[in-house]
Amino acid sequence: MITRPSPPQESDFTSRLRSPAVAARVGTWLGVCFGIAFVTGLISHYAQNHSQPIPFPTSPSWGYRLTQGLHIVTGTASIPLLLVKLWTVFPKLFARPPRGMRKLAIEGLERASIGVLVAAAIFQLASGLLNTAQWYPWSYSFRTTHYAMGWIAIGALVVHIAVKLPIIRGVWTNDVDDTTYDRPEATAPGAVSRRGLLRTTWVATGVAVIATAGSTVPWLRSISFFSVRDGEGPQGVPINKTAAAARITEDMVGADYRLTMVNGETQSSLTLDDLRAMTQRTESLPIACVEGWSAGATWSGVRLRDLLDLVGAPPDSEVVVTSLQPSGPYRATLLQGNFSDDDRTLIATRLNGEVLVPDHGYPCRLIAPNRPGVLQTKWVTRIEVST
Ligand SMILES: Nc1nc2c(c(=O)[nH]1)N[C@H]1C(S)=C(S)[C@@H](COP(=O)(O)O)O[C@H]1N2
Ligand SMILES: [Mo]
Repeated sequence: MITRPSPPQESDFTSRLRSPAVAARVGTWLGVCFGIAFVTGLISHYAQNHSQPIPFPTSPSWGYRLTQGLHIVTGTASIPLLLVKLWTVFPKLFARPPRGMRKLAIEGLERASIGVLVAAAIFQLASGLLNTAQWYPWSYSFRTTHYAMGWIAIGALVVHIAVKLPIIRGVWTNDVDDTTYDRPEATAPGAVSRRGLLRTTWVATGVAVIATAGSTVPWLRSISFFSVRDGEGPQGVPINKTAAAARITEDMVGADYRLTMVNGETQSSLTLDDLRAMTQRTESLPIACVEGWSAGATWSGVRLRDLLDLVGAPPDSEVVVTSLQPSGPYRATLLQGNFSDDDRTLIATRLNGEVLVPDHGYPCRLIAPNRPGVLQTKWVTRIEVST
């Protein structure tokens, strides 16, 4: 005789740990993390938009470093929280559909919204995690997709919170061992107490936070053994893309190198020595990579505005800064007028007191305040007024 394994039923899950008392507590913190990740994600997306009806501010210079650091930290913290949350509510997946068309329709809708939420949440955390590891095993644009999915996740989350609000409220006003909202069959003691499970969850989340925060918070670095960047790199700053990877050759940065400013018909070309002969400025500005690491540094070079003055660029000019790099999505960047006019925006030739090493952008690179690292173009050769 053949016995077919039957799928599990909701009543097969008897652990007292799989309770709304646990799920709502973990879920609340998960909701907080998703909320912060969503808002900081919008900020990061906007900062990279070409069209900015409201200009992204240049101050405080550490603003993007903070918001993107929060984005990565809350995203990482969400991973253990989501795993515990899904584990506690897992039996619901096998719940029998209710009887009656009306109930069936309502529950069907709610389940569909949870399906969307879970799928979007897993997608966001997985794609974000791979992105921080600089692994792009997909062919679509990370930013566009992560952004679109962010809206889907937050929309489904709002619906989910609205539906569950009475339970969430009830859970938080009761003791964690209260059984008011438990499924009737969830009566077997678990391997640990509910308090123990929650404590373990908070600790796991804390470890995840510390492990990633090290790539932005210097004093955490030594204990951040999981973080992708350890904050090490030549001249005290990690390297995102090396000169070799960007296919920058020695010829390109040799005696023939020129930095060319263009404003319509007006052009001005400088050698590296010309650049060094101009008034030099020094600014403390962070590099804050979208992938989560950041580092403060001291940069010296020529104010971008002084270079624009050479070709008579009017105030508030939008400017395209182009790299020697032959190809790749980050070889050029658009600077909005408030960035090109800001006194702290430099075409830097020195980093932390030394001539830039090739990997940090020798002969010169853009560094501007409160700007995603991805827009701080290295190996700059052309600066062109576009409006
Ligand atoms: N030309 C060019 N500039 C670039 C990049 C690039 O790929 N090509 N990467 C950017 C990214 S993603 C970051 S985070 C910063 C990092 O600068 P660093 O490598 O000097 O730390 O450089 C930016 N400038
Ligand atoms: Mo970056």
